[in-house]
Amino acid sequence: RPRVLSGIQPTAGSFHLGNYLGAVRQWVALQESHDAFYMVVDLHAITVPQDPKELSANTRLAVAQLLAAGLDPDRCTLFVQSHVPEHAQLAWVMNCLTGFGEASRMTQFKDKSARQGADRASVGLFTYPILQVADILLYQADEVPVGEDQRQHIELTRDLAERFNGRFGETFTIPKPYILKETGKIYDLQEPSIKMSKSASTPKGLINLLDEPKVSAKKVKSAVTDTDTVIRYDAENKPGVSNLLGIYSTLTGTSVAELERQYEGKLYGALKTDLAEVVVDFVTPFRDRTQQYLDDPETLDSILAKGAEKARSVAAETLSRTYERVGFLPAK
Ligand code: AQP
Repeated sequence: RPRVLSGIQPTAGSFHLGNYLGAVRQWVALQESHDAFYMVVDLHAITVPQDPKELSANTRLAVAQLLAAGLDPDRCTLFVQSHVPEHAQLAWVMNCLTGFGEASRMTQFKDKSARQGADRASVGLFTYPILQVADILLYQADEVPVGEDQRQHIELTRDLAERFNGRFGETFTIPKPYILKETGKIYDLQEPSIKMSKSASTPKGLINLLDEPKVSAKKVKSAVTDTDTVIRYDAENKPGVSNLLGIYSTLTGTSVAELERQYEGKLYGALKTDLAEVVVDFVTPFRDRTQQYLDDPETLDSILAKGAEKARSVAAETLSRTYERVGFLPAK
């Protein structure tokens, strides 16, 4: 079976609809066909200031949400990044292989550091794409299911893997991004030209899966559309409506073409009211399941212990091969 690897940050508490549709939903599907490794990336979370108590609580919450979304620990390896020390160890090697200019071109860093004020951004935030390179290469992943915003980091991963292999001999699998066209970028409900994001979106533009369902319904009903009245998919000229159609289509399994037929001659209000109901029907059981997993911390801990053990066995093998190739004297 080909291997997939992906991660999600525990930073915000609740996952948002973009995280779910862009990434986590694919993780659930891929565990059936792939040897799947999924992790909560707490090392990435500390690239911006964190409250220690909140970080550990949010890490548990992220695991509970992944299980609620449908990850099955018997079908995939689910773990917390800091439980596998090899991530930080391989990241150092990759840091030393990356050009400063090359790292400076990462647009995510530019966006995020601009939001924080360039002087206040940490060196960790600057090098986090390189930690991500290590995350992926450690597991010899064939594919990486992520949202469109991560494409550049997968490109960097491919470049560094090829550079290492070229310099030191075949060591790493060259991974491919796994990004779905329909859901690779879910847009902000108020500003459909930017991605839905925990840090850039306003509260009204962002659907948090763990919010009160009626709060999310209200946000859908007040989503920005356009002055035209036709319900038609046209990402360029009708980004708001197209975003709603994309979300609707993915959550219900109805094609966009079919939705266009269903809503022919109807007003935007009808589409929004129905989509609000679809969202409520999705988040209500999701919230309940998340709470059930949170209420059972022993089960959660044992899933993570098993996941870390399995992840470590793969990661340790890749790291020791890498160290050997680099020329580090083996410890006796
Ligand atoms: N709007 C989105 N559409 C599609 N996919 C998205 N992802 C995030 N936003 C969208 C994908 O979700 C996965 C996990 O992302 P993350 O751990 O990087 O989460 P994040 O960075 O906390 O999410 P945000 O909202 O993007 O935060 P900001 O912008 O504040 O950093 C990834 O696969 C990502 O592509």
